[in-house]
Amino acid sequence: MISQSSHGRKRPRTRSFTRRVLTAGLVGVLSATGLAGMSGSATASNHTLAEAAASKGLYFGTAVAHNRLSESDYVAVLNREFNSVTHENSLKWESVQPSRGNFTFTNADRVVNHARSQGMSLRGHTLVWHSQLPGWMNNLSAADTRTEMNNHINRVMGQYRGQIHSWDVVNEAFQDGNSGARRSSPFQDKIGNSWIEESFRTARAADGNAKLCYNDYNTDGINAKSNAVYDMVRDFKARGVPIDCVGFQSHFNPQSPVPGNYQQNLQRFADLGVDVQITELDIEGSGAAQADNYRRVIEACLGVSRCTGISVWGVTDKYSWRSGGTPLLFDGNYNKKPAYDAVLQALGGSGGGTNPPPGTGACSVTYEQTDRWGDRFNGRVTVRAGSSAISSWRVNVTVSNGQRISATWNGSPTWDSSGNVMTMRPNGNGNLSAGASTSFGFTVMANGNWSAPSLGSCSVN
Ligand code: G2I
Repeated sequence: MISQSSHGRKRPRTRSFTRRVLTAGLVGVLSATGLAGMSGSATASNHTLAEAAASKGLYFGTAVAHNRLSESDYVAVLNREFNSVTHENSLKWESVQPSRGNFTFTNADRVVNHARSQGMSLRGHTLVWHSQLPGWMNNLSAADTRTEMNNHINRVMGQYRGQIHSWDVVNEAFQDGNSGARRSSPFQDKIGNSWIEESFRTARAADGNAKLCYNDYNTDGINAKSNAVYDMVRDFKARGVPIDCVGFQSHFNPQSPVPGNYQQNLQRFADLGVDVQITELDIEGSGAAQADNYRRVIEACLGVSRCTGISVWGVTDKYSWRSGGTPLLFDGNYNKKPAYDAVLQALGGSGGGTNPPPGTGACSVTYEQTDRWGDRFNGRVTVRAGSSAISSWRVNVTVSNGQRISATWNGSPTWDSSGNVMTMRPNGNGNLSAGASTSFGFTVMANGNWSAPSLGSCSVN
């Protein structure tokens, strides 16, 4: 039973839906490790973030950018370590309704479909937010702003009804600083204070099973801004306005460190009768100091029985919104950082400390599409040596039936009899020092089939 933690803490759940979602997530994790089908009494392994978190009754998620899903290393780490996903940008208003009344879910669907195919649960980010709004929202009358706000909630939640366990219904509605006031936005300025509760009421009607969250940053400790949110949540609970959870983004850096009263703050919200979730965790820094801060965050969540899950804001430092601050758990080469080991350990997991590159072995490969024309596309495969130097490598690239590789560069290809499988070897000796990489490229004639080629694992001769 993963709705109760391994150390016997009751995790109150107001809706059975959460348990189903988490169970589905765990099944996904177990299938990936070959443990699916074992009896309920079997001990799940706890060698990944998702497994260790699940053993404590938590999900462990990450923000995902739809355009990274074609990179094999990214996907390998995502699938191995996480069992919940948040769209980094592709579910935001400007992405799904760029012009009035025209909804487009192509990019959002890529993330949803990937998550579902892996048995991962989904957080919905976000419905009503002042930022990343399309320009047309700025020029509406008060009445139209209100109509569009409700329409957007209905349409987007309706699209994914039953597939998203928690929605950030309203994001970042309060000002920074000491005022405790609400931030200026088309919603606040035109509709007035009632827009937040109206959003939550609309959301409840749109998907009665999703948990409805208010999400914000700089509300992680006890301060004027979190006090203002606290007062709003208390008021909502007192008046029966539907709200189920509060998200604490938890973007930390030296200027905004993990607050000393972080757990106390989570607890006071939980005591209002809402779940709390850590929704966008990242902590700038490196080494032991960063690891220590991550451990404090995990321990705070574990210390609050209504803290139901943790999501970090990205898989790898290289794609972080503040990559210069290297705030995540995997470095730009997908190596586990000390912060990873600290998180795994805090979750009671084991197996940190080793850093096999994704795919393990002496070398690893990633694929990117680099160009596309009306009839063909170019792909690039990057080959990277693992923790030791290598003197040669080979990798299979398989295209779909109907596709044909018409040109290659920076490598020496051979082909199988079907013509679909190309084995690429280096031009020359293929020497790569530890961690170094090289790339080769090729053109695929699509013949109407635009699927990405599949990569075999990288091997050394
Ligand atoms: O700013 C960090 C997060 C704070 N909380 C709400 C989150 O939704 C927010 O996420 C970030 C994304 O990580 C960034 O990727 O939101 C930013 C926008 O406010 C995102 O940045 C935008 C850039 O501003 C755009 O120029 C860019 O086109 O990302 C877009 C897509 O890469």
